[in-house]
Amino acid sequence: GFLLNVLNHPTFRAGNCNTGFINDNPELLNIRAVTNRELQVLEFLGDKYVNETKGHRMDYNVPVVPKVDKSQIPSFRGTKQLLDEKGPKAVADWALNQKKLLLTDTSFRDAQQSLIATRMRTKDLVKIAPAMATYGKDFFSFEMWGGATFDVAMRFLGEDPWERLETLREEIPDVMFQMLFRGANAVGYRNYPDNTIRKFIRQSAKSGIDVFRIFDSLNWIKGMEIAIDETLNQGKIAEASMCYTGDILDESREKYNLKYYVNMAKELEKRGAHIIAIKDMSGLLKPVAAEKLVRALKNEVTVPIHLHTHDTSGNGVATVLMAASAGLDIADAAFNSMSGLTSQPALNSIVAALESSDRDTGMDQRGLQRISDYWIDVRPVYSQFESDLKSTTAEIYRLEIPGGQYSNLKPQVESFGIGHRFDDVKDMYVKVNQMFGDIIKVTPSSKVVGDMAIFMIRNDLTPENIVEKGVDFDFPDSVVSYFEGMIGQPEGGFPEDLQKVVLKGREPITCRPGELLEDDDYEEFKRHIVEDLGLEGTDQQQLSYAMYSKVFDDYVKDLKKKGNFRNMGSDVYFHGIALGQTAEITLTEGKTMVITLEDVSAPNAEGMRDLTFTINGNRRVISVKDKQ
Ligand code: 3PY
Ligand code: ZN
Repeated sequence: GFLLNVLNHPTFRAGNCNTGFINDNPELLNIRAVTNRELQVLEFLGDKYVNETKGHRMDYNVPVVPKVDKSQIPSFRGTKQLLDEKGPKAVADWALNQKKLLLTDTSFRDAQQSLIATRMRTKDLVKIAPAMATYGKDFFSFEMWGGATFDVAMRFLGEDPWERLETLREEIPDVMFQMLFRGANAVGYRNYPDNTIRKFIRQSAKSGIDVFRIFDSLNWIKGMEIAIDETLNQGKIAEASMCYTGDILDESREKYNLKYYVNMAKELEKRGAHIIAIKDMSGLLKPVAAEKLVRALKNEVTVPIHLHTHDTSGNGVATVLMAASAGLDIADAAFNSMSGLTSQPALNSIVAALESSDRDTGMDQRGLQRISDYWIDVRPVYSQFESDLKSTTAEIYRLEIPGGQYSNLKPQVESFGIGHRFDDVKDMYVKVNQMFGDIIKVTPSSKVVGDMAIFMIRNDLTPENIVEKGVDFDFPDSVVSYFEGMIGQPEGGFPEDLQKVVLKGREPITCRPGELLEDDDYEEFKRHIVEDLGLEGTDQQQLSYAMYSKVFDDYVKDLKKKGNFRNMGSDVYFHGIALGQTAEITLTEGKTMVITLEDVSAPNAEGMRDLTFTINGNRRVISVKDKQ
């Protein structure tokens, strides 16, 4: 788009200008140059209107932010101070000595990752942060970073994930921050070199992460070694995870039985884990199984047990409560308005259920309710990212699909034009898992199974004909990489015939991929960032580039070209403004733009529409290409 003034207006240029024209278009004589920033905002709003919302826009309630006067609250010391002053072992011992059930809220990370495709903007997190710091002061930790948030911040929100972490750290000084770390895959989908894993953990610790929940997508402990070691080096809490799959109650399934998990927990403890997490990413841990598993672990290991589950089946709260009665130390949950379905079980309900019991959390229920109320008003702004899942499903026990993948699978299947075969894809997911030898399915191994299932449906392949017909096909990249051993070694090994068909003569590796990958060259990353992108080249920028080089480059270039809208309210950021609507937009503190969209013209022969705005009392017209 460009700015119209009297000299470049088509009517004037066509020589049709008379005084009447000027009288009818007084804004064209308004020649105070709009600032580049103002122009960026108008172009953002113009493009949003013309090419996204097309003028359709709902009204959104302004979320009520619970007022907290920090000075009125007696100063307190939370888990963060305990860790900083006494170290990770002291935190673990403290947790073991609590009678109450300790809680981690996941609203900032897994809940929003599972419910609204990770699109929650920092602005909306920061607004509720003071209430979290006060009403939430008794939490064990807040899971607020890692998983998919790193990628999505840059890719879809134009945000710097590091800035989110550091901003929230300032707002919430007393409760530990927790992140989800995918072992050798860090916050990505492939194995990274060891120096990158170490550098990432070092910087995350420096920027504010206290608890590193580390997992391997195949429960391959070797894949977690470097991450655990570096977390220990940093004096932070290494929470090593066992990803839960199958059903320990079903005696016909011998691979992932109680003994398997107890052995794994013992091994993780031996390697220095301060806490053991049961990471039930698909919500498969049934209430009775949770009781059995937690009881066994409490007998066999000496470190605290932290349970993470998803409510896909609707049994999530029951699972947490039964685990609590078996002696669970810490549970994940999400504020009620951010809970349920593929998200975590309902936090406020758990707190209420335990009141007056021997696991009473002692938390401020009124205060927690106000935080939940806040999310009620925030969620509608993100409704376009919600899945169309309306109810819980017991089918998840058969499908074994992780929360985030389950809510995302339908759109993914539709994007291949086979939406009508969604049920077949789900069934194939189960078959592929068996074909692969029954593996742990969580990012990125879950993506391998999902990609393979879609691939088989699209190409009329079946478990019966895959070895024979597969020779004629190139398999999806993720599947090839899996069978090469590049995301680790599955329990029980790879099915050899299938591996041969997929690899077509290439040799798989059996060692840790990090042993083969060359170290990332941070001198070169820095050079690129400074010289090609014109930034400082900080350690944080180097790591963002190391994780997602193309995403980072695009994010930086877009920011330069289109502007930084991080401080724009989310209703305007996602939905723009409607014709006749006025919005107050403050991108830099103290500089509020009052903007009204006055008029939108029909497209001209070139498909350009003129949008007339007033911005702080001045009329401005911009032309926007209607891409339709
Ligand atoms: C992630 O890796 O992002 C997950 O949430 C896995 O459960
Ligand atoms: Zn999860």
